[in-house]
Amino acid sequence: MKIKDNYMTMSIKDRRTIVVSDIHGNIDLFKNLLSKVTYTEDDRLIILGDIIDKGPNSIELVEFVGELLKNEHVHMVLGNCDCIFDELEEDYLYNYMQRRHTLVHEALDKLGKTLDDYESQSDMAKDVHKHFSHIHDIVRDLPLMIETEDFIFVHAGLDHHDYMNTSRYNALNMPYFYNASHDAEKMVVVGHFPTCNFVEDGPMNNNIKVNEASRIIDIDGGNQVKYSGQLNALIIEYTGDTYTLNTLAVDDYKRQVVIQDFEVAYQVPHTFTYPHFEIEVFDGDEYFTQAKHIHTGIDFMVKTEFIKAVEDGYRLKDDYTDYFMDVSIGEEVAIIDDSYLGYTLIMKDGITGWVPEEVLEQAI
Ligand SMILES: [Mn+2]
Repeated sequence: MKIKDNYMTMSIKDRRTIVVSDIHGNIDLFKNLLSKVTYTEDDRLIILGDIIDKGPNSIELVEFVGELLKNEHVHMVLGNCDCIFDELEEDYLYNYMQRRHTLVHEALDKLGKTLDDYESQSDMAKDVHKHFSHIHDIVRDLPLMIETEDFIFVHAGLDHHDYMNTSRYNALNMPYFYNASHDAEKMVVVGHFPTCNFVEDGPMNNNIKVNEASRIIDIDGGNQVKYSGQLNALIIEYTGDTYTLNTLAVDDYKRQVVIQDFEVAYQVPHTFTYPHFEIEVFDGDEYFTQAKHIHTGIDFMVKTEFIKAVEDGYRLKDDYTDYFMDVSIGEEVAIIDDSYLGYTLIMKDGITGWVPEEVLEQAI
């Protein structure tokens, strides 16, 4: 199966178009986003795949999207995680289920069962198919791609040449497409790989990234995947034949108020993201340690708790930024992680960075 075997074309010039990707079972955040963009039935809504798995409420989200899809202006393309019903008998399923919360966990919960209640994986698969075929039906026949006057919407990516011949597998799974290229003379809008992975330098962020030169827009805010992930919306509006793009993001982190100004006079912030986690480690204390990022050769200070000792050296335990955020009294910021010694990881305007814990209201 290739893209040319299962795609749709449409005009999107007649009304506002809202594009959302990778909701991953986070129905509350999706509803919050719809309300924040003041979504109505007169808008066009394009869901760019991956409504299932990782987040808490995949089944409810699929049901909700199923209701939305009854409106002729609502469309969804297939994402790799939406194929879980085709994977119930695969060897890797139980292994995947140990690493991620999945629709199968939810299905078994609803049936009051655990994997141990089944003689075989095949029995489990049959039971899930039997009781959740109405959920499967909603994601069963989704197109791989939607093509409009100026845009192509696809979950993961297109082949470098002859995009209509892109395989189903690549359309759903292609990694790092934002760094790749394509031969479609249109803007290609994708999700699948969080935009945070493409921050090469500067502060960590999960905002929508637009590459005009390669005609690629990545909108995956890393919701349910990255520790400072968010759910992004791309909003496309036409005046005649000219479109404008706007973005909006929501997250569900708790807020705290800043009670003390904090400002760093000079810094060159770095961000190191998946998969380049190897570091060399030098002097340090319980707060920060001097380190070198192997892949880029950059020297930086790492929060000591972020260092993970492995067999052959040291690694960052996750994506890392060494950015210290300027904040002012009275500002409200999102708290990403307040479990570190002396410093808190916060987010402001989609940017993630550190502040000393005493600048926040609940500091002790
Ligand atoms: Mn995906």
